[in-house]
Amino acid sequence: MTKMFSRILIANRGEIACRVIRTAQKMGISTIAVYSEADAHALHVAMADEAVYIGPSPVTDSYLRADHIIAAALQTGAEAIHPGYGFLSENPGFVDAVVKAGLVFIGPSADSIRAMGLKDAAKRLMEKAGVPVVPGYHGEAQELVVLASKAREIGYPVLIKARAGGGGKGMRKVDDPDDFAEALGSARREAKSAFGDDRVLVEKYIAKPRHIEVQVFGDNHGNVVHLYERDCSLQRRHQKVIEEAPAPGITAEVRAAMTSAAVKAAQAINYSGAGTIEFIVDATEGLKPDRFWFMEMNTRLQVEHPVTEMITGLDLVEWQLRVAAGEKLPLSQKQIPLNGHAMEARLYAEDPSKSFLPAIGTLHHLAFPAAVMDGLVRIETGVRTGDTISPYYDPMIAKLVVHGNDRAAALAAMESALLETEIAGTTTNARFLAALIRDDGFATGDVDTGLIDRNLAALTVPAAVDAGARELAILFASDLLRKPSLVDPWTAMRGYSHNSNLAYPVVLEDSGGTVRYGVTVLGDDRYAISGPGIATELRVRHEPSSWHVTGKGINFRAKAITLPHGIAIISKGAAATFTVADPFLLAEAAGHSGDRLAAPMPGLVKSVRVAAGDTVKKGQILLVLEAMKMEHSITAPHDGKIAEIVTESMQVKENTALVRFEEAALPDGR
Ligand code: MV4
Repeated sequence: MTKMFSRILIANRGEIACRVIRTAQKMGISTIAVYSEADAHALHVAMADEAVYIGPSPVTDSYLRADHIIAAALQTGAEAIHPGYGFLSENPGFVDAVVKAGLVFIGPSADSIRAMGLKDAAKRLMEKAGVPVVPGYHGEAQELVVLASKAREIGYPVLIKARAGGGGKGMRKVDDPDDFAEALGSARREAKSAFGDDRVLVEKYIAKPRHIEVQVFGDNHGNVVHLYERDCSLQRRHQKVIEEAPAPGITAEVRAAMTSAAVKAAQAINYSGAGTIEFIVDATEGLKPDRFWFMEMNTRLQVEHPVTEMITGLDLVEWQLRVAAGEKLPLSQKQIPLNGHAMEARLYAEDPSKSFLPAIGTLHHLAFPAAVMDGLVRIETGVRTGDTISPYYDPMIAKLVVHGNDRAAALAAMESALLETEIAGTTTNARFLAALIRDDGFATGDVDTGLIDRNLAALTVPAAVDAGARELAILFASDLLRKPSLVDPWTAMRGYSHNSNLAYPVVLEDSGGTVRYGVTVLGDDRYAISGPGIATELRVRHEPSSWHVTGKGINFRAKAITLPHGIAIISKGAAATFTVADPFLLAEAAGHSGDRLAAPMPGLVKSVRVAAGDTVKKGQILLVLEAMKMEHSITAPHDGKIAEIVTESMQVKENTALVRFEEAALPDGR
């Protein structure tokens, strides 16, 4: 008889830590979270029964500190460690250290991880086990003449890959034998600097690849089953964007061939726990039972595991815990169901119109679709309203997971889930994801790994601000819009006057400076707005969950959210933010304290170009802030004299004053 754990430590953060904690709680297991400085108030810490601080915010000082994590487990009496994904999850040295400390690693053995760690050795092993491997040379020899002659045997085009591999680093496609030597040299240099290992392998180049992976599960009693496939072909720069199961267009024959190859692969390394066998599939002529090849094995629970849970109705984390505690697999192969179609989209704090630059900021508003309540949409997240997307970790906000009877139903559910998600405070990829869902190729199931790049321009057009968004922001900022039930009749009628056309002033800050508008109340729910580019009459009605603005060329429904310095207008998966310049505060700032420039995001002061006492011209670079791995020049908004300025190599928080001007010049337009 085996005994289930009573206490486990989760060596991870964010949504996956929350996901593991949820299942542990369901099973009556106590949970211990670990956290870095930046995560002191994170959701996973709040959810766990106990939490242990393991170091400063950078991952190398906290979530990658195997020693601190093992000490935390021993100190809190945990019996086992769940690694989640990423961080230490596929580090065989960590597994050894966990076992040596007398703890259980909730995952495969260090030997299994090592067997799959080196891509060439793994491929040789798989070949021996009878698993199809891409035609190519996966041997030890590294001399140019040998590799070049192997390339000729394989047939051009070929792909040179780093044996330490992963993420496309050190990968070179070669079309012509004359270019082989040069491509080999550059692949080697890239591999050397990325992995400290310049050895390569050479493969037949697959022109229209699909990424299809099979979820496998093993136990410590020699049993291995599969839980069907997932299609993860929609990727960008080797990052998965949307995953689904089953794979579009897969036949029973192809599924049987792929899943039995995956089970063989796992058996060849005595695999225990959750694992994924990744195949590359040649999709030039649809899916064929002899056109898929082993790529690599991921020896962990994957980000996209919920897709498999939705079609099987199983809890993969529960299976991991049972297997790690020594139990047999809960179900036999024949008992594992496959129902309907599931899809997952990764919602990120990033700006698709700026080459997917990670965005950071505070999630002033965060609301997920109402369908969550009906169980049609599942949200996996590690953040709440008010939490911050920091520069230290992956900027994923949530995974949206949907299930439908068929692919069309799943697509429809995903589109509405994306459009109903409300986020203010940071830019997100929600509309990009929605555009992808609507893409003709994707909708018909004609997916391959090049789909996103081929349609990138159309998928990432910067969304024009919705007609009516600016108008609603102006009305909201004027403070004339109030939910009537929440205010007394006198306040509700504020500004309503039959015999005057008093205009309430609203000043918004645009990239070009401040812009003044005037709002006049025309009647109960009718207003007129005047200002640069706007002269319009509008009706605004308050509906249960949004404002409805109508007017000439405008029929717009949105939520309006008050931000610290402005207003977010949220509609259909996107938020347009407007910075409100309060005329009184501006006047006060100008009169007393001088005006200041605040850090737009947390970062490091890279260099300071001026000193206190200097006179500066509008547009002059005052300092350079490094944030999100990018340098941002902070420039003077107007002519003036510097009173104070931060010092170099200072770490600043969002909104920290960077510069104060002595005699505040009035901002433009005032
Ligand atoms: C390939 C390939 C074409 N032919 N191998 C990219 C990352 C690495 N894990 C495997 N990758 C590829 N290997 C051969 N022989 C094309 C890719 C590839 C790819 C594979 C899966 C998912 C997305 C991809 C995007 C670009 C290239």
